[in-house]
Amino acid sequence: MVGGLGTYAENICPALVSQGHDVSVFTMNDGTLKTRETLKGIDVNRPMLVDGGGILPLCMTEDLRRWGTGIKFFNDVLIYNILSTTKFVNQLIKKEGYKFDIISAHDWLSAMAGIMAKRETGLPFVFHLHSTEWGRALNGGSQTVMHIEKTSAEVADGIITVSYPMQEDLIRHGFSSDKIKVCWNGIPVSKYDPNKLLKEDSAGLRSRYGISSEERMILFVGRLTGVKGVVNLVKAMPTIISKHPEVKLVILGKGELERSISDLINVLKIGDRVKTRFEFVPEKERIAHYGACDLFVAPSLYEPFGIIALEAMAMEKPMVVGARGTSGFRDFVIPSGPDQTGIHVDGNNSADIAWGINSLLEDLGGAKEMGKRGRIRVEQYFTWDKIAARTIGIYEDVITGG
Ligand code: NHF
Repeated sequence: MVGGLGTYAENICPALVSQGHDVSVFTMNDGTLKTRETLKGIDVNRPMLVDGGGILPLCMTEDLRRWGTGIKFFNDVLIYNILSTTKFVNQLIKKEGYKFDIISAHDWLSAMAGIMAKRETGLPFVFHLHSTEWGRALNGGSQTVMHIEKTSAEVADGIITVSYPMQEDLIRHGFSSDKIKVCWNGIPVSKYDPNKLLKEDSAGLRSRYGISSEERMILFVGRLTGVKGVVNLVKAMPTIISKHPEVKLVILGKGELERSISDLINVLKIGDRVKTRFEFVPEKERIAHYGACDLFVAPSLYEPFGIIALEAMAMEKPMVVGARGTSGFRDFVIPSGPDQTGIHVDGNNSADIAWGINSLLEDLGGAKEMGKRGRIRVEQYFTWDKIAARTIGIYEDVITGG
């Protein structure tokens, strides 16, 4: 599990199974996992990879050469796609007699398997786009990966993406608008339930970070990478602290920016107000963090959907979210009016982030109400059962050509 895509897979598969469907999953093997097992009624396949590191450079383009040591990852993805398709076609279908109705592949990571599996079997193929290369790299990125994304979208019979801003962005980049359907992500609402949280756990967590009950805890959870806007959040802190000295920010997550964040905190001399924990904590502990905080902030510069914010919203937290550019937050964080659940800011602009956080801190009663409305919204639209049912509806349309 390294992020939203894993959370999606972990939740959608059981939801599909509970609605009476059979699901076979192909996923990567880190070398320690079983190559096949049944988990929660799901047929899980993890072909064991071989190291093709020495082979790939022989036939590589300039673009891939620029990946440097990252080429090991590209190599693993390629081999995983080939092995998965081989096992799917030769073992599951030809040998074991499985009869599939549809193939789905998710992001460029499994797009090549989707293309090959469709060509081999003639089955309908839906390509799910949870993010794009140009978005993740903020308009840079690898030509090879973009080519894989585009080709997969062309070969696919249907495309599902995770938010309306993503749909617009794909169309803007020349993806066929008739093929694209939006299906949001969901939340296991009974697990993310503020009423199930023990007060001692929240209090314990706050005291771990040295946050008293009079102080306000702001929480950031996520990968510590450029697009998540976390550096701009740290830069916003002096302005926030000058108006609200009772504030402490907790940054929870891992990533390549750990060092820069620590350095910035030192330079700004705000170490007593910003607590970092560079870990990927288990889900139970993440839920306790949501429960313990007063407000949640996700100032992303690019966010196709943003499951993490939905998790915090299910835990009744008011939100400050980056909503400029391609941001799925716009689909579920309501920024004004009687249904307001949070505030939209420009994640590129520290002053705007500070403004958003300060506005919530100035009216904590109002912010609490936003949190409550957020939970209601999650229950109404974002349960995995609803998301699975919509996914199946789209798959059925693709199968019947409707
Ligand atoms: O929530 C699952 C996740 C999204 O915004 C997230 C992302 C990758 O960037 O759909 O996929």
